[in-house]
Amino acid sequence: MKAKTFIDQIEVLVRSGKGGDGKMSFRREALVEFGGPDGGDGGRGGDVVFKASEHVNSLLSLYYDPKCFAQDGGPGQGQKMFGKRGKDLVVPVPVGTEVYDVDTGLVVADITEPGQSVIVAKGGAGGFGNVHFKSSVNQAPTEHTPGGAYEERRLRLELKTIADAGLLGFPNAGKSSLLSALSSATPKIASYPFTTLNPIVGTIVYDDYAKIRMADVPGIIEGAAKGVGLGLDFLRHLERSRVLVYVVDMAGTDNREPWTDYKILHKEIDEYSQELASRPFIVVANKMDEDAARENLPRFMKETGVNPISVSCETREGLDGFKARLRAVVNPETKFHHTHAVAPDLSEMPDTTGDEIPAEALKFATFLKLDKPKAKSHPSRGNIH
Ligand SMILES: Nc1nc2c(ncn2[C@@H]2O[C@H](COP(=O)(O)OP(=O)(O)OP(=O)(O)O)[C@@H](O)[C@H]2O)c(=O)[nH]1
Ligand SMILES: [Mg+2]
Repeated sequence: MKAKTFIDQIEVLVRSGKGGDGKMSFRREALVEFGGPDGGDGGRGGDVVFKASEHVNSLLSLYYDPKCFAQDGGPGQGQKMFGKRGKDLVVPVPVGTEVYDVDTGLVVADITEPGQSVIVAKGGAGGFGNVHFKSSVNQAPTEHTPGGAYEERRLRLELKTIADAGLLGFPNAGKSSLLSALSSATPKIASYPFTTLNPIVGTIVYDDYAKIRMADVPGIIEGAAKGVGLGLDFLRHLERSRVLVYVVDMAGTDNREPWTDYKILHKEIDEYSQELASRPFIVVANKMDEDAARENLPRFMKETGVNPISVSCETREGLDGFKARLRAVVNPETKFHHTHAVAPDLSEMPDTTGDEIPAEALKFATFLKLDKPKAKSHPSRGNIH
């Protein structure tokens, strides 16, 4: 059997650490006249924490180790020594993981930001040692409390890839070809169906450093909503996409009819989720380098009423048009800094004498970061005040 390399749904058992018990003890020492209670508190149990990491892209490690147990807190000791705090168990999960409680079915967490961490099982509190109960009326308490119980839950984790746009199409339509032509992702491309078995995300970068993340998922075929082919399970990975990109093989390779393909795709998505079907979408006619594609295009437009963006991943024709259209729909943030919407008119700049710079002239000095506070001096840098 081929080893699994990608897991996007898994059930795990999480258990936090139990709190350490408080200690009951008295100081007894030769030549020490007044002893008294000296039992320390127990340590707190460790938490189980899910932390979003950009370096993991699947729930695979949890597949091999689905039990997440944090460490128990240590018991309190004599001589007022407190128990050791149980270590937290930090489990790295991919960005885009949704966590559900299996028993209640409720959402526990939706992990969408890199670095975001969520405590899914809280460690038990440490118990109190008898030193805690000493008072003016009870100088020798024997009371001490046990540590707090651990928390145990069964959780279901679902990975939903986070991307701005999601590619949808029949096997061999050229979804992976489109992703690899526009981003530096390297999905496998081949002329047999279901080349892509797991979702792959690529980033399209524009000239002004605006970025759009696009997800390539396995192809869908008629009946997919009922589980035919790879089914629609992986469509979960498109649920967070703002825009759907339908990729149609306009050349109708293998005697397919592009207009029928498009209608089937729409129907399958409709059956999967009305909400997903109602999102903004772009239709791409691929393989336009082939004669058959150019012949099919007018009929496609007539049958479906859609005017697709014609591209060829092979010759790269039309890709810029697609990129521009995608940008208009997704509207990504630009990383380009406009310090001045309009360039300043330098003829207005007042003359300077050389002794001092007039405040009026300073506004032209855009290279000076005037509003940035000066770094504080620090004794370690050798500044002596
Ligand atoms: N002529 C021509 N062939 C193309 C074009 N784009 C993709 N192909 C070919 O179409 C075949 C399928 O391409 P893929 O990108 O693997 O298709 P896919 O939609 O990702 O397929 P699955 O992963 O199986 O769903 C490959 O043999 C590509 O070389 C194109 O613009 N023109
Ligand atoms: Mg593919």
